[in-house]
Amino acid sequence: QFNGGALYPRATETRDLRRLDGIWNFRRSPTDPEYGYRNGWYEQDLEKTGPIIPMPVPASYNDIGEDASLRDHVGLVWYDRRFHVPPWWSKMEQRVWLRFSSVHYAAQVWVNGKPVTYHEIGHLPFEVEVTDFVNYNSSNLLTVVVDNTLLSDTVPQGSIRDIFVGNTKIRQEQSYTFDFFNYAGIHRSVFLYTTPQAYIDDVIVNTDIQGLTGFVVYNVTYKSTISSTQCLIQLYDKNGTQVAGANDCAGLLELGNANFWWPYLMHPEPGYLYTLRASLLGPLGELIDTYSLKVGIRTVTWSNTTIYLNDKPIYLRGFGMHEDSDLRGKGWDPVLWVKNFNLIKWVGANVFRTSHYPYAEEIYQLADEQGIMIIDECPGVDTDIFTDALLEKHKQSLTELIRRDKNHPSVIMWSISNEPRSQNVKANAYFGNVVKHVKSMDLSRPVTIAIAQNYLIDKSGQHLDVICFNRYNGWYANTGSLLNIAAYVVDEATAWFRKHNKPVIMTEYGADTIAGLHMLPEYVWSEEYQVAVMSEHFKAFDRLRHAGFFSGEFIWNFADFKTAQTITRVGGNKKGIFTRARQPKASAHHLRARYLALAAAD
Ligand code: BDP
Repeated sequence: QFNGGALYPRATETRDLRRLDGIWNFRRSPTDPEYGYRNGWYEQDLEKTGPIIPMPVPASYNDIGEDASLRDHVGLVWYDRRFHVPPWWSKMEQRVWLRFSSVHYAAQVWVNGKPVTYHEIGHLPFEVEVTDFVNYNSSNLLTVVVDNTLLSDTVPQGSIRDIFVGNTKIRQEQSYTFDFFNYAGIHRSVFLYTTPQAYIDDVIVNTDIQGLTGFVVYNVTYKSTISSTQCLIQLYDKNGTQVAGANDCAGLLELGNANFWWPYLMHPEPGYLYTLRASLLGPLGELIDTYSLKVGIRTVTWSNTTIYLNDKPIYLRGFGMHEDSDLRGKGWDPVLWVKNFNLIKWVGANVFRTSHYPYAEEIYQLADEQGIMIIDECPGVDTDIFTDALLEKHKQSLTELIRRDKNHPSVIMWSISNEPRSQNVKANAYFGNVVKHVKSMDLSRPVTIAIAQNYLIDKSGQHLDVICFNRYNGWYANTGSLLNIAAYVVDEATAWFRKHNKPVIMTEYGADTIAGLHMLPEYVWSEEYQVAVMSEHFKAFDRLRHAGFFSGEFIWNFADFKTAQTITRVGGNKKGIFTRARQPKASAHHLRARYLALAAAD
């Protein structure tokens, strides 16, 4: 079902790995997209084709220079670098693979001038075997062309306008309806890694619990031409003690007195992970390939009012976030994300939504370890113009998302879109189709959409397991007024529940705030106003919690982030409770007091 596995690359006794991160060569294509192709930029070092600039990988390219035309570039950019492949990989008859963890939006890749792969949709990994393309005794040229163009059938969607002077087209302008900046480039690590000839392609894990017993249902798939290969499965606890094992490639491990995976602040030892080691053995029991994966034993279930984790009702306290920071844009940055997790825990949150696209895999690994839950969102944002071509690509983004993230205990829900134009009659069949597709791959997690349309006209809710809604009372609606916010929120959440009889979550609310701007009485953009808007929402949430169907609150946003330039944004979206530099506004302290009190009452 998953078009090949997407196992995170790891070095093991049978696999080697090198990162190709660092400083690459970079050149923008002229407006004519064919120019680089015609001049053979893919088959020679870019520096021989003309002026290049150094470009860090991983990072967005937009904020690296001082030139607005690089920041706002639309169309193709070229990257290249040289790399060596250790000759011993060849002697050991290893397969050599190249893996891009994310290139936004589309990428074409050449090795030594030969095309090896193409991938569309940012934020998702792709890999290709390059064994037959690499040299072992001389250096190799790796070339990537990246296209950031968003159109009506890309996920997410956008549109392009040609700008002319007289009859000459001088440039293109990209527009899109979502507000976060369309950062582009090689956003995450590039790996060169090996597997043996016969190798483990994927490991699929599901877990269940019954009383104190945990169950791990696993399926190891592999590619092998060797007859009579077998699997060896070993499950280790945190101390490295083997606690279960099996000799079948698919089966069930039973674990009495198991340590379950619990969310942060719900248990003294949150995020408990076992290690599942899957090995492929030859006919004589010799080790052919081995791969280890972290496994958290937990269940997610839901009723018409409640979401349960390990059979306990959970109330979600969290954030909408972005992968976004100064200079790096959407580039994966371990410093930023370890800090983000420290702040998430400092505030007492237990969840975030990967608004509005899949985040780097390392982020889910951190969440698994620390017991932070995730609503995992695909890149469908502001979904509009519901064509068949878009539907196919939307489904593809979910195929790739689930193929990548299916084993993470932290992932408790799939979000298939943010704020689609779900009042459109076509939205009904479209989302019915997308949900069916998700259910054909994973039945173990609820499916949701963060809906912004009014409940009376929305046509997506009936397909979902959980209703999430976004609403900006006191900001986009009734700007500057705190009056009746609590009543509006209670009424809207209740109306969603009455219409669909499903658990309801508020996935966005908030107010833009300039850190350091103080105004009393509270006034839009001031720290006082943000705190006051939150307090009104808290009143609503407390009332709703007693109503029995309300399952969570997510403030928008964790931190300030960059947007396209508009007159409604001062240096970006400022709804963060932290600044872009991750310093707290008054709202962070206010939210912390609430989330810690909620956690204590849980
Ligand atoms: C919501 C969007 C979110 C925006 C937010 C805002 O879902 O991506 O950042 O509005 O305008 O509608 O702050």
